Amino acid sequence: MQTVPRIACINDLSGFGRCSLTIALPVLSVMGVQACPVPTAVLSKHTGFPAFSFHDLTDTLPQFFATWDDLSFDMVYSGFLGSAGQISIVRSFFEAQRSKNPQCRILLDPVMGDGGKRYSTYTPELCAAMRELVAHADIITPNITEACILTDTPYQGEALHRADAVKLAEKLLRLGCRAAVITGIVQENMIGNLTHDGDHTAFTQVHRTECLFSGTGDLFASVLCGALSRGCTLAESVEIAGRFLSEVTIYTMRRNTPAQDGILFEPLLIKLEEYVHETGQGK
Ligand code: PXL
Repeated sequence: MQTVPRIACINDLSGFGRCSLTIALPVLSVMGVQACPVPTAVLSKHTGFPAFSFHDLTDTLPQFFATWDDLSFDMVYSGFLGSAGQISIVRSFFEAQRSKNPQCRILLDPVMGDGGKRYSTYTPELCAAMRELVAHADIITPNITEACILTDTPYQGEALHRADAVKLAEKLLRLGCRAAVITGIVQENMIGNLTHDGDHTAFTQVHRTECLFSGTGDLFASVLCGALSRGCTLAESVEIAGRFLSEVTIYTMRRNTPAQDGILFEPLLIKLEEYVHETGQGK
């Protein structure tokens, strides 16, 4: 019998520089969730470093998923993909899981870039294909760069008025997802996330710090995923993820961690269980 929520985590494995699976697996485990990895690529370091090895695993995925035919997941969480060819494979897995479990929720972090730039392995073809995957997701968590790429909106920096962020979120929903959380919206000395599900819009903010560490988007999406699977609402999950991100960023700065090494979340992981409990969802 399945006793804890089970999540398929489709993401890359990067040996150094905290991101993707090296964030998702510990976060979900500490939140009491069984996290099952589907590696899309193996890198020696994330793509923000000047040199890294990159091994695309597209060819392994069809057989990987075929042997998961007997498994059913409570959520599918998809992040960094290795090639445009992975889009249709991942889409078929989404469909297969939905047909096995109509309650299965799909969280798509449309990882493509940051600061107005595409990550080096993200070709225009892969970005265009990502737009197609959005139509099959329940919730997406783009940063502003990714929201602009998905909606063909010119990128004008991280500072966005609430009304413009709402327009961007409405465009994202027109691509077919049910809810969008746009992350990293800067307003003066605050940074926030806009959640839009077609009926409701919410904007949550925390004080901004100047330093941006790699892996912050992955940490946000992973905590959001864990909280959702534990029964928190989308609004509660966004609040927990935003609060945790803010604490971890301040902690990472205090420890003088180099930005590329990634956000220093390990010593604070233990707090996540407490946050879920506060919403009344802890067991
Ligand atoms: O944090 C997003 C991400 C995920 N995976 C890899 C990356 C990045 C961002 O640079 O390089 C491999």
